[in-house]
Amino acid sequence: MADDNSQGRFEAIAVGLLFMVLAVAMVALGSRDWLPELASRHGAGVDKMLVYLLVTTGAMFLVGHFVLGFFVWRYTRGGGVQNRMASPKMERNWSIALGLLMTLVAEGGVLAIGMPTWTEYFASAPPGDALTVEVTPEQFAWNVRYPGADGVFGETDSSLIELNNPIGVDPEDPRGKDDYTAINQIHVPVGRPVRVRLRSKDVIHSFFLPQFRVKQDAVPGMTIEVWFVPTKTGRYELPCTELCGLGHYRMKGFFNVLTAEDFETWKSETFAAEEVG
Ligand SMILES: [Cu+2]
Repeated sequence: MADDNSQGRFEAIAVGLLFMVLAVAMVALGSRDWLPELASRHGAGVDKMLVYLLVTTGAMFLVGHFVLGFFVWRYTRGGGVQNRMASPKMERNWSIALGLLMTLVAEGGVLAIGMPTWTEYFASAPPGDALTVEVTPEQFAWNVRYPGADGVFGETDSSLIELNNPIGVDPEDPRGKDDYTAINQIHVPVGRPVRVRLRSKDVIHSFFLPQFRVKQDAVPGMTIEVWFVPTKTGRYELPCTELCGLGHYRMKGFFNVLTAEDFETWKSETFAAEEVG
């Protein structure tokens, strides 16, 4: 009987260790490219916080399981289960101490690493030279609007919405005459702050630019602004990350980051074409 017991214990420990080694190996291999390439200035702060949280919670997970394994091994030795109750005082003190330690590590890290990034991008106004783009998602497309040469958006009215006026731009408003609109395509120059003015035509959608570490819900009735600085040129996908309806899967736009010269060329060609039309 004793042989069966030690055999069982050996197998349990072997399986436990195997799973831990597998978990660590998967994380170590996967961590090489689990984040998409970084293409915005504030993204480095977001990544730093993510890595910090993964490393600290991973360490807590490993330590916790080794301790658990140790107790299982220690108190099942010699066959039958041997219980030894800790004193209530000891149990309380350990709970408080470990709870405090974990809170300090997790919250302290988020505050120290995350708050500066959060403050810069969500609690401060974008720089004066920021390019403003209005994005109004709908089921299932991204309506994009630029304020044109005057820098001011024309009024919109939902009663004016029709097939070729998807967000209801008021044709009577002179400020809207030069507004340029597009569907599923955003163009911006590299290195210049972009202020995205998010609205929603129907349900809640979520504006997600993974390479820029930008994610913001668009909520009907609200205008929510996010700003960031693209640091790499390229064509990036803009998926909707809110399960917003049956066609959600095909709601895909593109965020095109051009060089300053290419952006000026694009602007003069497309804005001009819009005015003629
Ligand atoms: Cu959507």
